[in-house]
Amino acid sequence: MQIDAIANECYGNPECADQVWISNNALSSSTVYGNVEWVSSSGGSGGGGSPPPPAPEPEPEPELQGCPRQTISSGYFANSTGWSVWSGQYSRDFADVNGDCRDDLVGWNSSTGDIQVGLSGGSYFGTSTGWGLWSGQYSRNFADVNGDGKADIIGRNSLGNVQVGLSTGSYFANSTSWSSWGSVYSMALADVNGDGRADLVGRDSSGNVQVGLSTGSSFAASTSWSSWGSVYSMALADVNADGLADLVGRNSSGDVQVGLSAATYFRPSVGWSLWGSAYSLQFADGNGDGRDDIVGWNSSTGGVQLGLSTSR
Ligand SMILES: [Ca+2]
Ligand SMILES: [Ca+2]
Ligand SMILES: [Ca+2]
Ligand SMILES: [Ca+2]
Repeated sequence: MQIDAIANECYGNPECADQVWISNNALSSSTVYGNVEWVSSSGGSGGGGSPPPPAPEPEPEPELQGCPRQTISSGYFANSTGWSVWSGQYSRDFADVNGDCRDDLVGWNSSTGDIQVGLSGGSYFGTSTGWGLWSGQYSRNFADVNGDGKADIIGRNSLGNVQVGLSTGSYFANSTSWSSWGSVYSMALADVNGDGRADLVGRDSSGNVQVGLSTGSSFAASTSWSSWGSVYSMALADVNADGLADLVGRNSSGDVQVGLSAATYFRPSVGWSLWGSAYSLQFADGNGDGRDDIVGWNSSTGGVQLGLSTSR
């Protein structure tokens, strides 16, 4: 019955409050469901009497998380082309500071503290503009800590105070204190619990891995998530594309270990690869499927090798 559809649509919907649905047929009973008074009818087979079952929760539309992905099954890095001229006075970092899914070129001048950004135009970096000042007392990391899609600037001073300058899309706002992260722990930023906000992750000399989750306006007090022995390097990358950044590292014999994030802790590490020590390793999504891969560079040959993540 059409009336069922209307009532189902209105079930629990405050916009339908106080409405009564009446069919053309004789009334037999009425029941209040949420905000809707359901008046059943004798229409349809079997006559009236029973109100419809509560409408099931609608299936949530699959949300497009982050930037669009495309998978390239095989490939290579094309020959390099000129994208910009960049003064040697400025450092070079890459982060999407204006939220258009293209990483931009971000530089910092150590003598003036001036931050310059060259926005990516897709095939070039645009003329740089000033985005603010950043004190040399603070380190510089770039990550989206408030989940608006725009990478922010984060730094820690020698006392452990962590400052954040949120990106407005055209400059970094004045920085504010988000945490005290001591100097006992290393400091990295990655979204380990999948809420879209990058969190603080660090390890002390005995291998204890601590996480301070971002609340969107501060980093919560840190808690222990794992033990990651110091014989392994430690980096954060989402190798299985579930939106949770994982621990990855290598020891001196080339054994690559992965500790997958379970959103509240890192699972025990397992071997994922062997990668000779002639290569330095970084982690980045080389084929666009959302899984971070190993990008290795051999300093004696100049060769760049990609080890694609095959995780399902
Ligand atoms: Ca961008
Ligand atoms: Ca942001
Ligand atoms: Ca997070
Ligand atoms: Ca993951």
